[in-house]
Amino acid sequence: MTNFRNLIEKCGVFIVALICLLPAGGNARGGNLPAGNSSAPAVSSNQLADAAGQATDSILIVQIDKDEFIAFIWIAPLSIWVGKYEATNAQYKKFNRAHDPKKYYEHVINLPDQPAVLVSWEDANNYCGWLNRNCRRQLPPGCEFRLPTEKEWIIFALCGREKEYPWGDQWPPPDAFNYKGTEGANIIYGLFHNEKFIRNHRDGFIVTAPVGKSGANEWGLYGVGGNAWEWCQDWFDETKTTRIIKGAAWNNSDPAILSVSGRAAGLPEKSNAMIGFRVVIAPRKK
Ligand SMILES: [Ca+2]
Repeated sequence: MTNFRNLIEKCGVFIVALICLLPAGGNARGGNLPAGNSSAPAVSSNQLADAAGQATDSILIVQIDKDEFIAFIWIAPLSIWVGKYEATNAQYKKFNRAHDPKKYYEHVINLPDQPAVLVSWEDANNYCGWLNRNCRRQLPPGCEFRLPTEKEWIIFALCGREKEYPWGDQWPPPDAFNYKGTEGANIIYGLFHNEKFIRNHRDGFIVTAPVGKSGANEWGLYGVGGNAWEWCQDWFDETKTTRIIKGAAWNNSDPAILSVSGRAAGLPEKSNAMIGFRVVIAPRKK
């Protein structure tokens, strides 16, 4: 697995996004993928049945500064609160005032309501730690802010029913979900020049969309599919080299990557313009 790390290190941040996308279940397209534990944890039929119809629309608002709030939705099947949106640049900037992703080539990605990208797993985890210190009085008793596990992510992506993609089973994705659609067909995306785009899909956003503009699911969570990849708590590989990311991003068009089981790996200290995160509030581990 040391070679895996060396490979990723040599490839650099942007190449990581290109080659380290590791769909689960061995149905990778594009092949030549590094070895690793590529099986997503199974979610049983019983868990799905338990989940069906039990989510509520209860919302918890956490104030992180005088002018900045995070909205969480109570997800009853998980008994946790899940961020209604991906964490934004404005929110993350309250923790790290130097945060400024600027542009991806000529495309702006640093607007306050765009998802916080160019944030490593370590940065995202530290942000959760900062929330735990800064906003602890607003937490429900015995709870903490943290990143979701992959299993939690899958459950709040499926919303209590079996489906291939975060929006359902049909292809292409609805235009409400931000992936690489025809809006990017003639755009030079730097390294993504000549890459595929999704035909018959036009979400209107060449890079990241404001978090409230990328597809809501049945439980009212936005951007679970698309916009930015989301860091999960879990290690991707048994040697604890990389962390799992879920949900795909604005530059993705491959159905296997966009599926709920699609997953990828990122070195925890690295960041790029495609990976963001979502915070959950869950019972503190004993
Ligand atoms: Ca798009």
